[in-house]
Amino acid sequence: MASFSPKRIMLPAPDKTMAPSADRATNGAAPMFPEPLHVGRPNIGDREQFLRLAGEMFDRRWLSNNGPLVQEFERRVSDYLGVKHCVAMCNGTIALEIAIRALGMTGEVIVPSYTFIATAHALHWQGITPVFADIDPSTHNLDPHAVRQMITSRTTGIIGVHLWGRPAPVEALQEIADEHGLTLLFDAAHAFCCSHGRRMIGNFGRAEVLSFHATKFFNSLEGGAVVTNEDELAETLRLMRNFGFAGLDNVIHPGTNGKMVEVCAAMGLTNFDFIDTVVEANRRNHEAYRLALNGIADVRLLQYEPSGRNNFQYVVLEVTEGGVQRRDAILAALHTENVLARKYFWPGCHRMKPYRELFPNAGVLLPQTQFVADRVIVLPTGTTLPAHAAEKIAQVVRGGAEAAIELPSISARASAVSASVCIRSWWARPRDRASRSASLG
Ligand code: T4K
Repeated sequence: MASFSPKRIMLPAPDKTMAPSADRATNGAAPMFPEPLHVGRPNIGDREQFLRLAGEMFDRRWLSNNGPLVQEFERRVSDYLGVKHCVAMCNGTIALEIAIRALGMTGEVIVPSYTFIATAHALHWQGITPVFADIDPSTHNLDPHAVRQMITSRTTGIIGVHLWGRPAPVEALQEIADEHGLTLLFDAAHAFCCSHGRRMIGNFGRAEVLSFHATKFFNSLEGGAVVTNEDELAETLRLMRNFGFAGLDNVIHPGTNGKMVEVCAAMGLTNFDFIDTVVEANRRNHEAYRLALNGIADVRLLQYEPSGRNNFQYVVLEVTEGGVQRRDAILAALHTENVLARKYFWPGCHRMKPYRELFPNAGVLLPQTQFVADRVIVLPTGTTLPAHAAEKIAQVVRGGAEAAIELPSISARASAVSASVCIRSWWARPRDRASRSASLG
């Protein structure tokens, strides 16, 4: 987790174009970008509008507890997505926890390991075991075949994640859920304003969870929501986010404090009018990266589906040859030039605490997760990306990729193949809870 640090005082960098290696920061030159370029730099709409809404909030002296700004925000989100109910919350993680509990999930729930840690923690925090299923390396989303393999008599649900805003395989997951009587929930933290075909994300499974964190392309400072088309579920979610209160002095349900505050709704409403501008900036940046990265050996830019709506908020680069060493060499070159690219979601939830101790052998069943996690770099985008930054960043990527060219790509590929052979033969065996538990340690 990054923390705030005072601005470094630096001389303006000369307009480097990265051609000669002597001009690289690794060789002592000033960084290409005088100010750090972050992944997840907040997009901020009309400040006057935000200040006006905040001023009205102070005049009303109504700061929280389902105030008028939160109610208007919820209306705008549900109208935008064409979904019946939006229940706004203080952040996406609490929204996940409340949705999981409201849906009655218990025992084991199947999730990808290749996601932000909040997806797994929201289960573990409530005494539910996250069971990690592998992903499809071409989409980075859950592989339905892998999901099927992880079902046991203790499984009560599946949480699909629309990673990078690209829709999870919703139909296949729904089919599995129906077949086995499981609850299907989606973590749509990345997917606000995205669609699957003509249907907006937010309308799949029994409910979907959104995040409006500062680093998301659309933010409400902090914030999240559960959206659903089920009336009764929406009612339960509303009770649960406010301690279970149904009117004064009357608690009718267990609950917690998951409420969105008015100032966050003010930011959300302000940024609503900025969505098209942000998406267009992201789309342009993505296209600039695509053109500039074209022809660089062994790197691939993950594309968005042209058939649906996208928010283009993540620029995801995969280093296809050379494995983790090559990825890290490119990342180091970027950081030296003040491009603070990220290796989301390395190393995968199953290799983080507490899951790496709880399930020490989980990686045996997650070869594609490990393969992808070791290869991804996420690049900065958004409305604050300076003009021509994508082209300059692509040059740094090219330099980093070329510098690391002699890395052991053959052995990396060989280990991926052997892991995948191993997993296929493991899956081919008759399966029950005992065999999987034994294998997961
Ligand atoms: N499910 C999924 C799939 C998610 O991706 C997330 C959150 C959740 C659930 C949970 O939703 P929330 O409870 O967060 O609403 C960031 C975000 O904190 C997190 O919200 C997000 N996913 C995740 C993908 O990214 P970090 O650990 O990378 O955050 P951090 O603090 O390093 O910030 C990223 C960069 O943004 C930094 O380099 C600095 C910059 N930044 C950050 C903030 C907060 C700014 O420039 N200004 C700022 O105000 O997790």
